[in-house]
Amino acid sequence: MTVSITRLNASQSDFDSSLAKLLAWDDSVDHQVNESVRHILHEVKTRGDAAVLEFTEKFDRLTIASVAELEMSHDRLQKALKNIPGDQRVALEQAAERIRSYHEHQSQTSWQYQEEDGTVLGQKVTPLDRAGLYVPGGKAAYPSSVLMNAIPAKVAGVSEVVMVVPTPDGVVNDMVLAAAAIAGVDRVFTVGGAQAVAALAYGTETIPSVDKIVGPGNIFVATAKREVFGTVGIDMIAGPSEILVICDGETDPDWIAMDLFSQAEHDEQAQSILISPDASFLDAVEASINKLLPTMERAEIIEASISSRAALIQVADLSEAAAVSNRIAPEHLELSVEDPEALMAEIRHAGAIFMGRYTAEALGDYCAGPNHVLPTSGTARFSSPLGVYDFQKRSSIIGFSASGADRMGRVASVLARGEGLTAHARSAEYRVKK
Ligand code: HSO
Ligand code: ZN
Repeated sequence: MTVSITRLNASQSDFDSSLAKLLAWDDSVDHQVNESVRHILHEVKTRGDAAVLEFTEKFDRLTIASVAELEMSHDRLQKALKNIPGDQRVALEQAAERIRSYHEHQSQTSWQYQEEDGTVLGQKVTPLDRAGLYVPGGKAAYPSSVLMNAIPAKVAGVSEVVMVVPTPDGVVNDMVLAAAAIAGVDRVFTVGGAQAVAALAYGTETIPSVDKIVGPGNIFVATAKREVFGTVGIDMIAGPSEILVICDGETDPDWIAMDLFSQAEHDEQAQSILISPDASFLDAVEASINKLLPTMERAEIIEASISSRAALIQVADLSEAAAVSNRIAPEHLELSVEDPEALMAEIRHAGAIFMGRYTAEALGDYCAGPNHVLPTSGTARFSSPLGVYDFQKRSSIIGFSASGADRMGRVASVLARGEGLTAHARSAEYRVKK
């Protein structure tokens, strides 16, 4: 059995429309999901803990007497750290250390400057008071994502990180709890779905409301995050994972096939694209894909993803590869070429850029240090990886001296009278020298 993979050539006259078709994915709004999410949000907002308990019983089949029972104590988190295999603990700690030190480089500082007349202008950076971290349950429960979301929040100076994670039938993932302990998550509640998002947004008797909710989730969670945006901040609504590899044809085709699989195995809608000027290399990678696919544990997901959304694209040269990649604005971009620095100079839109043949994207997912929460579906055109700056905000600082108030008061007065706002004008004029 061979997988059929879309083959494109940038020189074809219909390349633009073929590329557009390749990039389209089904993100249609489901009205039934919207309805039920709105209901859940309303119930939790108006009835708090009681509604959280009801929905947790209904969706996760957990019958408990109070939401307090859903909180994992610090002892429980420490127990999880002891329960997991030693190599997992060491790997989580090593990853956490690297993620922390990378994100420390992102720290923003407050600044001020003084004008000649003594007027002071500046910007003050403050962390959010509380951040909420949604962690999906079941198969998609990624301990690495706990680190990637919680550590930047802590580096930013957020005082309280509150994590929610569904535990269907009461099954708790110890590696997720261990990651929470290592990342310094302050409180953990085993609540999931739209009810967890609602609890974080509005607060209940037991679960504190937060200022921003981050983290991936299923369609119910994504819809709930969209709905509560405005009451709280949110990070982004992530689409399926993507990888784009640009290769000069000199890397082992098995390496490239496996790099493509690494994102394809996330989900049937994940997208893996290889661009190369070397047509015989595209053939070689296609052969590797077919050779390696039967050896994969998640072969079914990978096959669905590769056959519906992957592509092998032939270009004239590496510059054209960069141009096509910029149009796609991929979440992950591997530059598997001899001189990645030179090619990087031509890259304008990508969530994360992986330099050279030895840099497997998978390392970025776990332990390189940079964040693995990245803009998907072309949004790298205008947005950035999750970072410390997502957990901080800025206040403007304005301090006029008497002479500054005199000088600028005259300007404000003219503009205010132009807008017909005389209270504004007179407020400024009081401080203008007679
Ligand atoms: N590649 C995913 C993150 C992840 N990979 C978590 C493995 N675990 C984000 O696109
Ligand atoms: Zn991944």
